[in-house]
Amino acid sequence: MAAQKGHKYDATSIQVLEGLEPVKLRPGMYIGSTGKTGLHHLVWEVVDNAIDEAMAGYCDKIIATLNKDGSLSVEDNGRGIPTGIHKQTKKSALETVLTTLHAGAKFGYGGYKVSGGLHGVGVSVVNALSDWMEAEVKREGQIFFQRYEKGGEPKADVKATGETKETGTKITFLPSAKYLDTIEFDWQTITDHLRQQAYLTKGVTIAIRDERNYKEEVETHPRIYNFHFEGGVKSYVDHLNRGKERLSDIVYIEKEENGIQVEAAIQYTDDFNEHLYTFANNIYTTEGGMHLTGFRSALTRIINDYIKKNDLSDKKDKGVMGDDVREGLTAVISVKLQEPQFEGQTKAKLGNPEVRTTTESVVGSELSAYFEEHPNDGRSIGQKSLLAARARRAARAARETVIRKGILDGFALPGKLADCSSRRPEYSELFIVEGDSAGGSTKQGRDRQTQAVLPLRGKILNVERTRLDKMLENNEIKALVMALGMGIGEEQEVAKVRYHKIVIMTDADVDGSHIRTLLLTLFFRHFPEIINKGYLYIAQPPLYRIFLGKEEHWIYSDGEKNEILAEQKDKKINIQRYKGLGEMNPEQLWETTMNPEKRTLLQVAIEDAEEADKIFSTLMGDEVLPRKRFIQTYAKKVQNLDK
Ligand code: 0RA
Repeated sequence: MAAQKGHKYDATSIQVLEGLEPVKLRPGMYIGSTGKTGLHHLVWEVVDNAIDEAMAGYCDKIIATLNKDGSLSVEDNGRGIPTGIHKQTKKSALETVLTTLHAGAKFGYGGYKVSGGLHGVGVSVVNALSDWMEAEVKREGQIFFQRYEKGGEPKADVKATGETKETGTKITFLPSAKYLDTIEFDWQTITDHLRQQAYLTKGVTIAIRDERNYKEEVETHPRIYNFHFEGGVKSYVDHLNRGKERLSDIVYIEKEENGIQVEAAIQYTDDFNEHLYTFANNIYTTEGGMHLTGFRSALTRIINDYIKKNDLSDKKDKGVMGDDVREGLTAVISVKLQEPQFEGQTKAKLGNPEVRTTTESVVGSELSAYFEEHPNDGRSIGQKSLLAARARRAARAARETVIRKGILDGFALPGKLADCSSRRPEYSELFIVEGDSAGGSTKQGRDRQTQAVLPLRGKILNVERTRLDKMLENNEIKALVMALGMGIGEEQEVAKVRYHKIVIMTDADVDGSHIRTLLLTLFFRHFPEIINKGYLYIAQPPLYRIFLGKEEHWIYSDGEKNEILAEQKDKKINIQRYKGLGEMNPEQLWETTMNPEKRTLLQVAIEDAEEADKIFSTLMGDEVLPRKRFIQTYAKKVQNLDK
């Protein structure tokens, strides 16, 4: 444990005091946003404090409860926040922590607090943004209680309300609609986060219960989860790889060096993709950073060493590179350190340089020891990487010779593309259309200035289980890559993409949604930057045209149709169902689906990369599972986006 124990914390350590006004004036500054994410930041803040107590070794159970009245409680069995009176402030330590900005650090959290960083704003921020908060502390044989209202005003001094042999802290708060756009906690968001925290804090039990809609007549117990993972990140990797063909055991590494705790779990599967999650002080570092860099160089070095030492390669092989050892890798890396520096656009990149060398050294020595003891695993992993290296060279050759260098960069455009005349990506849209006949109508109906059309013939290749060299033999994929103009694979630059709206337009039937899924997989795996930039959309063609007497209505969902039919009982009704884009003439296609003034586009967003990754692997991988439903999850509705 990097944490320092034995430090004496008491009520006298508090020094600088600052009220909660700044938080109320600018909530977004403290919790990132006043929307759903901000609301949940409040929860993470309170949970973090309990997890800190657990990481310091004083607590092994945390219970989060979504209460019936809309408030949320987090209870731990730690030492309890001190309740003694501080000499200067004449207030209890508890009250000081809950009503003073940044009191936490001054108070002594700084001594052992290794969580925090992104959140870590202090629980007083939560109090400031709550209609009310209650604290119950069990400590020194007693139960203490204090209530705060109107964003942090104590109703009375902290007072002892009873006796107990237990210790711990329970914080309950009702977020305030005065400061937040939404105050409804999301069960899924909270369970996902707490499950992840449980993986990262091994041995601790984190329970969560939802009592909001619990009615005894209907259900026997409220929604409840108990997370407890003895294996830490090893359990996490095991969970990520469930249902997959595993090529090795899970390599588990846990070691402290230079005051930095490194915990990592590594396993290879027959998957072509990489599934890698990195954390610093329990915070998900989506932008990577020094721990990731150190891990990668150790992995490449050790696998290369093993290949050489054991003569695994053929004459033609030239060793493996970083990209090659990523294929089929599932890994979780969690580091804990005293003063993490979070950098990058979203403050989700670990900047401490010392973490790179430490992670490289720990992972390097532990992994090479593992390979010595498990030669079978060493061989499978070495061979898998060699195979990936050969495929990478083949793909490069395909790019350079088969398709000729330059072509994929947009110097040549595919014959099937009806391009727009605009050369400015900001104003250019590409409609990817299913089938040649719909392609014809789309080409005629479009605005030639700004809208390009690429018809695809039939089903495109499923790229989930295909290496790049094979992908580039496929004509539909080649045409799309050329139309996008940003390259693919090793040499790719999203800045070069030729359209800032790329619209998938498929029929509203099973085949259509399959094609859409195949395209989404292609973008998710090979053009993730297009999705991250918000360039990918799904068109919404109408399902019906309804005539009510002389009035014409375009209907986009069955719900909408039923509504209209229920309202209009007497008028003469004529319903026409559109099974495919090909059934609409060019004018209709323009009016209903392409006209920026009237259309609805769904913007594709990836809210949860881990979840999306899992869904693509299960839906598009070898296993045959339903492929239809998931799109709703990743496409959020944007009405008349252009207005
Ligand atoms: C600092 C000192 C002590 C307890 C805590 C912090 C503490 C804070 C929270 C927040 C949620 N749960 C918590 N549990 C403990 C007490 C140190 C001592 O008893 O010597």
